[in-house]
Amino acid sequence: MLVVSDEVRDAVAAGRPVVALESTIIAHGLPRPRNLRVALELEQTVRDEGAVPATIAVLDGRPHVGLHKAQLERVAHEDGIRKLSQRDLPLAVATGASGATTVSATALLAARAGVRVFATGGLGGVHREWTQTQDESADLRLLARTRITVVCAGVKSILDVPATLQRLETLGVAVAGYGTERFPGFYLADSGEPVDWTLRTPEEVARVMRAQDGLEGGDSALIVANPVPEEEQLDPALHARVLESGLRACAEEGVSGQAVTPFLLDYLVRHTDGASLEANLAAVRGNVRLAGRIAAAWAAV
Ligand code: PSU
Ligand code: MN
Repeated sequence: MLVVSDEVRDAVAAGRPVVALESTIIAHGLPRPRNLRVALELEQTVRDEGAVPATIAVLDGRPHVGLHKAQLERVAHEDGIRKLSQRDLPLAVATGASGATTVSATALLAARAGVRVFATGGLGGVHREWTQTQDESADLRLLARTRITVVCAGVKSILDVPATLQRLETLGVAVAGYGTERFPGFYLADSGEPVDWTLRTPEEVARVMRAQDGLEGGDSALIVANPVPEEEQLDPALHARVLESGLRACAEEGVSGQAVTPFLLDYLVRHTDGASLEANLAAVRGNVRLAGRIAAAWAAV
């Protein structure tokens, strides 16, 4: 059922480095038309690190691992591209729908295709007000049962970060800061929370991956939390101010479910004059570059 591109299939078979990329950030996380340019740029960044990019999405009911340019264009520009998390996959396949995949759906499909390293912006997690809404991203549970290494700038700062870290601990998902003792805050270099482990080189990350396999301790993921460079982060005071009004607008307008994350990301872009977009992109770029290096180190193991 999975359509794996020839390039990705050959690289996986030969044990060459491959990096999975998600498509929700392209379709629903970034404004058009810049989203297509970013999608192409991210694929090129993976190539510059000597790895093969595998962008993942569902087109006309077929899950694709590795997209051609025309397919990437559809994800970026086609109206009605849905947002698909893991639970939506069978529904999209059976009904012939097209959609961008979130972290949960991307990680699942990447693992099925034999791709071990995955880059994104920020993970989903436990939302603020979660005691009332029960809104917790499917990303967390999927990562608890999928052997994949996710390079991200932490979890989105629109979330309840301490509660999300707690859930990751409960679920048994390994978390390490990359070159930092602080858990990154997506738009911000530091979420205010510490991490228990710090890794400093791609080779060290690859050794952790090998230890995961050697221990056979359940198929959980490894989260490599890579901060946005401080000089490219969003101004923390601006972030705090706009996020607060964004959360209020979200509640007032009754936004719920899958729409919450895209609503808040878009609100931040509009109310920071695009500064949040630049910080988001800087984080994603850094993550994709690091994922390419980790994939190369992993291929060398
Ligand atoms: N990172 C970004 N932008 C995004 C996302 C992540 O920089 O748009 C997406 C991811 O696909 C993630 C999803 O899985 O947001 C989480 O959505 P939800 O909270 O509805 O599970
Ligand atoms: Mn949600």
